[in-house]
Amino acid sequence: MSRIFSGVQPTGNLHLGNYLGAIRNWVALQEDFECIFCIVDLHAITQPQDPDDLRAHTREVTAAYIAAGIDPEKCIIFNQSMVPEHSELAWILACTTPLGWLNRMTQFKEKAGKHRENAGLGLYAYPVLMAADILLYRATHVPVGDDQKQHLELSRDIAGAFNRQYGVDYFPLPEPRILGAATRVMSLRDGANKMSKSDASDYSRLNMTDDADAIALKIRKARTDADPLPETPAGLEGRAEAANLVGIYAALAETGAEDVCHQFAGKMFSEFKNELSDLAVARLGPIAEKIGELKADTGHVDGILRRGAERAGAMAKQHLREIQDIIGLLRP
Ligand code: AQP
Repeated sequence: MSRIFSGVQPTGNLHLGNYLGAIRNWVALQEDFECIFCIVDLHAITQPQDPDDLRAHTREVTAAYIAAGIDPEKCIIFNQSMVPEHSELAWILACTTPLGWLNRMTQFKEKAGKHRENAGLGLYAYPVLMAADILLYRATHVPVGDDQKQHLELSRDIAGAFNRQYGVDYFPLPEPRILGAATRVMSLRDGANKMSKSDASDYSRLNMTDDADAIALKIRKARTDADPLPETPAGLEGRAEAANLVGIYAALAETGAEDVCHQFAGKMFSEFKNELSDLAVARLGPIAEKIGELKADTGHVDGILRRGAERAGAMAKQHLREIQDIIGLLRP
């Protein structure tokens, strides 16, 4: 049986990249796969978080999953820290992961920046916890945005290393599912950087909770160039910001960049941006409204997380017992 696992960190405002690169694709997968969708709060604390914000963001990400169309009856939705087996398996896997593999991870280098020596061990070990999240459920497929590809390859390597070390075929090697037309949505202010929750400028991203005015303003201010839209995507070469807006339009309209270029060829970006705003408002508006309703009912959201944690916890406990037996750890 194919099993999907994926997650989002409750580190701030969910944005269009999280939606198009991850959450929207999950909605389709729930029809054909057993799906586990996590709010990875233990990953969030690899960077300092305000406790009240962390609680609020955890509920907001849960609300966003449901508002986007993930059905908590069909899928398991829970927050990572409610199932302590994630941390236990992370330790076990850390013991079979060579340091050299972690030293290659580009996200650590980007996030630690110039102050590597002061970065936390958790930030460095983040990919091992991610491997534990996936392998704890013996997941076979992991839908993520392009930025998580390297971490997922490491999860496969860690699964293989464990299987080899203990002479078993216990963990499936999880396969990435990098889906959709917008696997890497870039910042609205700088086409060289991905759209990110932690970008200091709110103008760099469209948040899933932005209202129509905010969406229109941010798209109007989005950086572009002085040339009109080209006839084909080849004309977007070397025009990162223009290519990003065309890609966003294509993804929201569920079409390709070719179609978008064909439709707007020769038009100026000022005109295209109006169309893009209308489309973004039409797609994101109903989701934002639903997120607002769900956020106002924390009891309902917390109930979904509790039930999800019970279901995830039952599977996690059984797998961890099997893993302990493979390793030779005595258990009660
Ligand atoms: N810009 C993006 N384009 C496409 N997909 C993206 N994802 C994130 N940014 C983009 C995908 O969203 C899922 C959840 O990501 P995450 O919250 O776990 O962490 P992240 O990738 O580090 O996202 P952010 O927004 O950049 O968070 P911060 O700023 O807190 O680090 C993943 O599937 C990711 O690929």
